[in-house]
Amino acid sequence: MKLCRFKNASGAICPGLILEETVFDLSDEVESLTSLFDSIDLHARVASFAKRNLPRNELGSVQLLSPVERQEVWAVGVTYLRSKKARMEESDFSATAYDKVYDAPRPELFFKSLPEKVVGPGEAVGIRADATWSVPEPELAFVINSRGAIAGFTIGNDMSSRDIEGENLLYLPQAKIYDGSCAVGPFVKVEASEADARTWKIQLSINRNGKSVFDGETSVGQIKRTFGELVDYLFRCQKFPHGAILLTGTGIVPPDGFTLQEQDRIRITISGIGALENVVAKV
Ligand code: DO4
Ligand code: MG
Repeated sequence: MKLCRFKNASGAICPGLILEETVFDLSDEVESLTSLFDSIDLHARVASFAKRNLPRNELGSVQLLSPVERQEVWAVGVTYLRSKKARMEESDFSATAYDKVYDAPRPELFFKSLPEKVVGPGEAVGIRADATWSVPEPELAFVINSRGAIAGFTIGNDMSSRDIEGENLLYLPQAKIYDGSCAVGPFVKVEASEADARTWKIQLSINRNGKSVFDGETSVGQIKRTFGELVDYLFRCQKFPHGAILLTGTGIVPPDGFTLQEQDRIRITISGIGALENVVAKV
């Protein structure tokens, strides 16, 4: 089953449960998606909603939004061998940092976005006007509740400026955090285990003027670290009263000559979850 947030016909923002092509409106059942993620009996509650006669809409008739409410968004880096290789190639003097972090017990964790800056499905993701090499990073994202438990899985795009990161690793926040640099959503898959998620395929396709300019694929199973390890490090010495979203790293890297352009359309698909689509704008 999947959860979402959507705008109804009157413009109200509602939490929703998706069953096949129907969105059930959970506005009268839960205060917010975040409070639902915090429930001890999340799966039983979701299953009970599915049996009730709740107000409903056709999936195609509603505007889906990002499921991020008040959660900070964080990201892990260099969790796939492909990412480690690409970073080592793009940077001259920082290469060993990537090599070391791939094998170190402590993962690379970085802050990615305030919740209010997250871009939803169909909205514009950004490429920096002062960058020359911009790429999307399609990533499985954990929806983690305030107790540090993974409540569900969604799709994240960790938009990045590779030339800025490659010039100097200390520029990482500028390469990673700017307007439109983080897209998340629209679906949150609940009731899936780590073993289930590790069978999922991640696909990235980029379209320019109606033509495909890049297609790539990887598998969640290639993430080097366990999910528990990633969450454990994020929650070390830090509380998240509203929970957190954690993007889990990229395993798809377009070739070195490729950079995004304005109006490119990015589609990220994760087989167990669905698709996240955005158009590119310069910021
Ligand atoms: O080390 C820099 C960022 C890496 C990253 O975002 C990724 O591997 O997905
Ligand atoms: Mg990334």
